Amino acid sequence: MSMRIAVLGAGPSGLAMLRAIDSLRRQGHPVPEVVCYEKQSDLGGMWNYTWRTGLDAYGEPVHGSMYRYLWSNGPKEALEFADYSFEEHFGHPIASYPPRAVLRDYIMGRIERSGLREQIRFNMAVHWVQRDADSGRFQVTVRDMKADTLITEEFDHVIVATGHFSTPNVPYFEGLEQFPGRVLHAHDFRDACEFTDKDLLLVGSSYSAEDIGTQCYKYGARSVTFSYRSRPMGYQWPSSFEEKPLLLRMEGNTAHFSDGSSKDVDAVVLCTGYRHHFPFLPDELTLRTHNRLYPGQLYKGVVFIDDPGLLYLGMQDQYYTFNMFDAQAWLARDLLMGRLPLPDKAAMQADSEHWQQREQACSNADQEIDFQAAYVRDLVDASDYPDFPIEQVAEIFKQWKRDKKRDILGYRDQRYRSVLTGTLAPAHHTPWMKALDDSLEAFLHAPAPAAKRA
Ligand code: FAD
Ligand code: NA7
Repeated sequence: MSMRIAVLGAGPSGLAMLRAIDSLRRQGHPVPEVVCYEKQSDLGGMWNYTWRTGLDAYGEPVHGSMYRYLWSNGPKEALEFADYSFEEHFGHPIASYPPRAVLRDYIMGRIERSGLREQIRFNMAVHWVQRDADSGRFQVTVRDMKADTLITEEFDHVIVATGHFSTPNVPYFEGLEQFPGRVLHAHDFRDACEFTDKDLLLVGSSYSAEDIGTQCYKYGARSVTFSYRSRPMGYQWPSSFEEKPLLLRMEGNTAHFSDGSSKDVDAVVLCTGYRHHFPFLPDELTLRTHNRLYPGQLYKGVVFIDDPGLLYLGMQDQYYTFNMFDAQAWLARDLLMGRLPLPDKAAMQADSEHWQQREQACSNADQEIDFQAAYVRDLVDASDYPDFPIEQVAEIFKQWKRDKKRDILGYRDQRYRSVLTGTLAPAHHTPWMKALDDSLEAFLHAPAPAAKRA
């Protein structure tokens, strides 16, 4: 019987796995049979926008945490697939910070052009994975959401690519249950226009807080107050923004902070991050980690050391995204197919601990970026994923950090040079703060000049 691989999830990580195996097939090598299970009705993972929150039409948890008007929060030149440039996809250079629909189009284009869609079984929610005691193979049980039936199939390897920015981390703050306004987690935030003319409190001081805050300002929020647990973001915010230390309690619509100050607000958005959550895995196969650059239990950041038949993709905190998932998938492919040797357990553990120590030695963002660049370099050097200037991408990330420090509302107007094609991105036709239409059409085509008055 030929080797069978189950890929769980058709987001950028799962799709990278399909592409990695396909690239080997195109070179004329025999490849395993691949089945990708995806609970949404289309591919793209987090990059699919849904208006739904809570449960989907079939009672499964809604995966999407992305919102309307979401623009890439890093330059596209830092995430470009090494085997499929933006220019190849769009046929011409585009600006550095595309909105969500443009990035989704790019992700989907590579898959459609390779004809890999047929390997994906949509509307299939993975409910359980276990090792079968007799065959030693994995049994994967999925719910056919439309038929509402359970189906079990056997595989030699399982690739978990279900993402980790979907299950919200929701802390409790005293008095929230009496708060008269809306309380939501960032996972359920959809449309900034809901908060026009409102005073907003955002708990958290990372990407979600920063982006939801600036976006609500762009669409007319009256004020934005951030509450941080560890440290303020420290950007040069507009005058209607404030950064406060940790929220202690709500009294009515008044938020009280640990420095004794208070603020009346209309809505509270908990931008408090996400949990790695794998309800379809038994204890012995579950990765347990917080959001970090090098989760433990994984060899090369992908192989589950306690059971190397199981692999995880995309479980790291991320500077690098699409190209890192690709590099992981190419290496995962070679390890599971025996094209590269898998060391014994002690050696895998030692390697993982070495990387974790390097991660813990990082004390600022530049060092974290260099750390992740070194990790991606390690992966790319080991497989035949097209080499790309990973270290140059690290410099793009550092410049991006400086751009944000200088101008948090204007950093998306910057332009970067593709490390693949050498092309400097054109300026976008509209500054980000004034670009209210986030559609693909509006991004790709400059608005027609207003007709002259007679
Ligand atoms: P996901 O994209 O999350 O895909 C996982 C897939 O698994 C989904 O399709 C899901 O439906 C499926 N799945 C989950 N559970 C099951 C199950 N039980 N059964 C079947 N299928 C299942 N990255 C950037 O590079 N730039 C950005 O600007 C950016 N902005 C972001 C903004 C937000 C609000 C969030 C939440 C993330 C952002 N990211 C950004 C990071 C983003 O998560 C990654 O770019 C990328 O989507 C991760 O890919 P993934 O395939 O690992 O996970
Ligand atoms: P992150 O980057 O994991 O950040 C989570 C934030 O939430 C961080 O500032 C945490 O503070 C804060 N947090 C977590 N728990 C609490 C409690 N209990 N009280 C107060 N603050 C808390 O998640 P994001 O959602 O911002 O970003 C995730 C992805 O989405 C990212 O890749 C983006 O591209 C989009 P800490 O600093 O740990 O004290």
